[in-house]
Order: sequence, then structure tokens, then C-alpha cells
Amino acid sequence: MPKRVLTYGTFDYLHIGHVNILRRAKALGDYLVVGLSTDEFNWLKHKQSHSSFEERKAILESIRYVDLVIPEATWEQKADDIKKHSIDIFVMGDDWEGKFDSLREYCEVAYLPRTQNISTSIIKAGLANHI
Ligand code: C2G
Repeated sequence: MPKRVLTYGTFDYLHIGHVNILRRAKALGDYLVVGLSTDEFNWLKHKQSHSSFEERKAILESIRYVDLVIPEATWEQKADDIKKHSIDIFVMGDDWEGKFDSLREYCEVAYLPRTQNISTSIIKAGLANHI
């Protein structure tokens, strides 16, 4: 039975940490759905992304591990997304460890180790040094 995986994020300045979690999430199943934070939801997360939702969506859709990109507009939509997309496994990096355990009511929940020494803020700082 094909397994369907779901993860969420902003995925701004796409980097190896993002690629690693997308690759590992897909490896847990056969079909990967990515909930991509909208520009408005990023404000709710106190994050402002450099690239627009449309640009971040096009970048994610170009990645071989990603099968479908859906908008993430609220914190509360995850359970509905799990049901709507028949998700078997919900995956997040372990900086979110424990935060989504309530979703175990609907599907497996897996937290995967973050990739060390890379983050959007490190990239931003590096870029700032070169301007
Ligand atoms: N990530 C990682 N290693 C890094 C950086 C990020 O594994 N060095 C993972 C994060 O743990 C997350 C995913 O990549 O699972 C996307 O990271 P962000 O774009 O920073 O997403 P975030 O702001 O954590 O949004 O509702 C959930 C939120 O939308 C998650």
C-alpha cells in the first residue's frame, strides 16, 4: 500500500537542510505532500521570506522528492490536510520535536534530526557580509 507523507515549512533560500528533510521524508513513503507557508502565514510565524510563495512553490515543485505542494495558511489546517490527502506519516525537523504529537490521532508523526550548520539566517548573514 503506497505510503503518503506530509511536511510543512517556509523553505526560503532553499538549502541542503531543506533538501535533506525532503529527501528523508520521501524515503519514508511513496508520495510527499509539502504544505508551503504562504507569505501571510509567514507573518504569523514572525518570518518574512525573501522569495514569494509562488517562487518558493516553483522551486519546491522542481525537486524530485516533492509530489504535491499545498498552501499552509494556518496552524490549524494540519489535521484537515492529513485527512484530505490520506496522509500516513507527518514529518518535521526535530526543532519541532513534540509540538505536533496530537496529530498521532490521525497518522504517524516523525521528527527527523535537523541538518547542522545551515539555516536561512546563516545564509542571510553570509550574504550581508558580501554586500
Ligand atoms: N530543517 C532542517 N535542517 C535545517 C533547517 C531546516 O531539517 N538546517 C527543516 C525544518 O526542521 C523543517 C523544514 O526544514 O522541518 C522547513 O524548515 P523552515 O522552512 O524553517 O520551516 P519552519 O519555519 O520550521 O515551518 O507548521 C510548520 C511550519 O510551517 C514549519
